[in-house]
Amino acid sequence: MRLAIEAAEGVRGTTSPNPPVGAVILDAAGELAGIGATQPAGGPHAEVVALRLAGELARGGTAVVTLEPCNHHGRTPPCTDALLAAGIETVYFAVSDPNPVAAGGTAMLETAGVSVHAGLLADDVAAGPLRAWLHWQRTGRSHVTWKFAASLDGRSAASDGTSQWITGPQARARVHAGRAKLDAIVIGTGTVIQDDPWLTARTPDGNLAPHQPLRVVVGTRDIPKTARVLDDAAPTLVLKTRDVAEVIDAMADYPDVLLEGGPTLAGAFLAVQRIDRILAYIAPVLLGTGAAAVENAGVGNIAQALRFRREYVETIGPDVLLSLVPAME
Ligand code: AOF
Ligand code: ZN
Repeated sequence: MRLAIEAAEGVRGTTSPNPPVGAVILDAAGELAGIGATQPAGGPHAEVVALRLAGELARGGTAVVTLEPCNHHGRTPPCTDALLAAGIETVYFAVSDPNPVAAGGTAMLETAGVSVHAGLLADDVAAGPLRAWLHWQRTGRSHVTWKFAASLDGRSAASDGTSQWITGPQARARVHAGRAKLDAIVIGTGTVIQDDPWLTARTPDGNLAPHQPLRVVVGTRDIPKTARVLDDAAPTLVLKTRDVAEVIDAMADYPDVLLEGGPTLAGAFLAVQRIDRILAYIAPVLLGTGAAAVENAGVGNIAQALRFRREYVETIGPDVLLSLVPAME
C-alpha cells in the first residue's frame, strides 16, 4: 500500500476530476508484478495500468489499491471486471469509493469469489493523495489550503513592502514542487500588483513543470496587462470580485486549490470558514513592522479567535512548516 500511495502521489494534480489513485499487483507468490496510477481523465484507471504491466503474472495474485475498485461504466469500463478477467484472487484497498455511481466494487468482487480487505492504511490515504478529492466528493466544494510564509512575528513583508525572501531556499523549493500537484492557485490582485509572481510550477532546474495548475486572480483592483500571471505559461482566470462564495463557485471543478495570499484575501476566506488546511512556513526572522500574513479575518475578541489543530510540524532548512486544520474537525 505504501508503494500504491507513492504512485498516487506521483499523479496528483493530473487526474481531475478523477481521483489520483495508485495500484500495485502482486503475483501468486507475493512478488511485485505491476504498479500503476490513474491516467488523465478519460484514460485508464490505476488498476488497469498495473494489470497491463503484470500481464499473466496477475493470475492468482493480489491487487493493492488506494481506492475501492470502481464498479461502473464511466469514461472507462469497471475495474472490477478488469481484476476478475486478470484472475486476481485477493484485493486490499484503503478507502471506500464515496462516489455513488462508482461504488459497489466490494460486493461485486466478493460475489465473484474474491477475498476483499478494506481499510488498509486508510488514514494515510485519506490525509494524503485522496484528501482533496474526498473533501470535494463529500461537500461539492474545492479543498482549500491556505499557504503563507511569515516571520516569527507573523509578518509577510517588511514595512516598505519588500517580502523576498523571508523563508529559506529549501522552503521555496518545496512550494514550487508542490504547485505541480494542484488543480488551481488563487491570489489577490494586491499580490499581483505588489509582487508580480508567475505562479507557475517549476522543476528544481527552473523549467516549467509538465502540469500547470489554473491561476486564479481575485479582487476588484485592475492588474497591469503585462502582469506575469497573464503570460501563456499556464491558464489564468481573473475574477473581479471580493465575494468568497463567488470564487468558490468559480472553482467548483477544481478539487485541490491553494490560496497563496495576500492578507486580505486570506482574511476573507478565514472569516467565512472556507479554509480547510493551513500550511504555515515560519522563518526565524523578526521584522518588527510590516504587513501581517492575514488581515480582517472577522475576529473582534479572543472568544472569536479562529483555532486550529496541529496535523504535523516539520523543519525545512532554517524554517518550520506547520500543517493545521480547523479545530472543530
Ligand atoms: C478506480 N481506480 O484509478 C480511479 C477511480 O469516468 P471514469 O470511468 O474515469 O470514472 C471516474 C470515477 O471512478 C471516479 O469518480 C471515482 O469514483 C472512480 N475513480 N476508480 O477504481 C482509479 N481513478
Ligand atoms: Zn476503476
